Amino acid sequence: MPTEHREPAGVTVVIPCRNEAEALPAVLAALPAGYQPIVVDNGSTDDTAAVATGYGARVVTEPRPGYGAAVQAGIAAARTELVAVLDGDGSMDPGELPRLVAEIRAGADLAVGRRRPVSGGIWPWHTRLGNRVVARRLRHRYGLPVHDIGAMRVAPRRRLESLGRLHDRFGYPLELLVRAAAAGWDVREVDISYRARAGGRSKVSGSARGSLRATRDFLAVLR
Ligand SMILES: Nc1nc2c(ncn2[C@@H]2O[C@H](COP(=O)(O)OP(=O)(O)OP(=O)(O)O)[C@@H](O)[C@H]2O)c(=O)[nH]1
Ligand SMILES: [Mg+2]
Repeated sequence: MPTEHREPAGVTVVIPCRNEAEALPAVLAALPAGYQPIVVDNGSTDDTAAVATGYGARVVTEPRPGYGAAVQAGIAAARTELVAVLDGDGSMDPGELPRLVAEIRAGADLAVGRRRPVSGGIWPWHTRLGNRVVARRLRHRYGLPVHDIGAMRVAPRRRLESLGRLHDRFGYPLELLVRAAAAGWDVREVDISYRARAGGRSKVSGSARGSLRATRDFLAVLR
């Protein structure tokens, strides 16, 4: 697309956050030089927004609840050629983003991380099993080369926008992959390290309620 050449080069890092004031400082401090953070605050009742501003991030507020709503608000606010998305809980290392960006520069349309736990006991077995089942479906039914649901990802901003509105809650990462497959995108998976969250509380895998919600959203996309 010729318009891509006129956009500011660089990478915007969208960080969806609900109550991540404890974990966010280390995430922002670990961003590679030149990567510009947008923290999307979505219903936080802690100091997430103030902490983000204090560490130099731009803050976007999204009133609609949900992970997907937050991510899409961040993408809409980004102006750079590339957009990365990662969690604000310290479980992923922003220092690994350049390896995903390199895949895009080498021609991929979407680069996703395959989470590799750095030690035992980080990833509850039920979440891991669920992810494995979902990833198998993505490989077999959609022909995607993935073993995880792409929780950390990089893509050209225009590509993401071309897909239109996607799922507002936890179905977002999966719907993105399914739509990318349908559109014939070159999707590549890269190993990334996965750690325990650095502080704060889990919204998904750490509780039965969160896991059930995520499963419901996953099934809605993979129906
Ligand atoms: N903006 C926004 N962010 C959310 C919402 N729910 C979760 N998040 C963020 O999405 C990311 C992933 O959520 P987590 O709670 O870490 O989910 P998880 O990785 O399954 O759970 P952990 O085991 O605790 O890491 C975090 O950065 C959350 O703050 C939401 O409704 N809105
Ligand atoms: Mg997490």
